[in-house]
Amino acid sequence: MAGRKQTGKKKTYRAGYVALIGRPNVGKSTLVNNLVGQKIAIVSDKPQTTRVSLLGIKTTNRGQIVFVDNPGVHKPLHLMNRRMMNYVHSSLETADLLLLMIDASKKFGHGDQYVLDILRNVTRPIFLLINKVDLVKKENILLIIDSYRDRLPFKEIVPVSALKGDNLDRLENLIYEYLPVADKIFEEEEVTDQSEIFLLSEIIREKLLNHVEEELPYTTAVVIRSLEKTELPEKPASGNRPGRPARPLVRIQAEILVEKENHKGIIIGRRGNMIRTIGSQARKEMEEILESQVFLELSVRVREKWRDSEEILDLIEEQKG
Ligand SMILES: Nc1nc2c(ncn2[C@@H]2O[C@H](COP(=O)(O)OP(=O)(O)O)[C@@H](O)[C@H]2O)c(=O)[nH]1
Ligand SMILES: [Mg+2]
Repeated sequence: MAGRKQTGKKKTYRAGYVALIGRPNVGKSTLVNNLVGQKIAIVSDKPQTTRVSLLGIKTTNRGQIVFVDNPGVHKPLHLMNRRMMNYVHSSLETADLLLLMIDASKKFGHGDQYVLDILRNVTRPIFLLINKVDLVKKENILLIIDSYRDRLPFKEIVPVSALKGDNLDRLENLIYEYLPVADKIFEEEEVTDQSEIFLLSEIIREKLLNHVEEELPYTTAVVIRSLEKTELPEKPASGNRPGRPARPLVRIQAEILVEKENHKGIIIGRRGNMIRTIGSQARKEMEEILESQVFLELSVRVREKWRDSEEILDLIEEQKG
């Protein structure tokens, strides 16, 4: 094709979009992180951890797989959730291959039927991924395969453990078979489409999710208010004390949004214990990613009904980049 780079001698290089579809908490983000080999999306044991679609790009000498990690399929009750579902619906139309992921350790329920109904009229090829096989007996997996086989015309059915890495090589091989012969879509060194600021806000939310229960996982958000990269100046040696060289420093001010005044109290915790723990866990991970010292200032703000606020949701989407 005119103006397109030729990759490799033979035209066997493949590239395309592969979208993850499934109920909340089945392990979609865990799979993308494992296959890409680094943290693209935060993971938690609470549902609806992923709120926007994120790309996880895996480039090898065989091709380029662009995973689209989606929010879990659920009935949307707020504007935020409608936007989450819009991501899912748009990838049904744009991806080259769809991976329907289910949790082998959970019984089939209404939520599973809801996902199948959404996929009913899709014309793209669909794989069924039976995840968390590390939690169940072999016989159960066979039963699941039997019960799912006729629900949709799956091209492949692949039992995996996204967490332990079981069968992921086979999955990757099968994915390549269904991708079009094409040149790479992204540069080799690119692994995601999200901005650094967004990843940092998500890291705070991940630590937050580890410490909150009930409705709080659904009703909290994180917004970065400022990020400044500077340098901690060199300290010359004085007397017996050794000096230290200048080193990079990142100052971050972030805000945790909650919907109710009493939720603010819960997140701050007794004598500020909870917010201090969240902040220090987030800071440690940020320091590794940014290879800098990090000063993280966290505050909590009550913003009633932010899940239905265009302004807040736009702000979060803008931060994604
Ligand atoms: N035992 C087990 N747990 C898993 C596996 N994959 C994901 N999980 C866990 O399931 C929970 C939800 O994972 P996450 O990737 O956030 O699910 P998502 O909402 O579908 O993106 C987390 O606690 C993961 O550690 C797996 O293969 N085996
Ligand atoms: Mg997720």
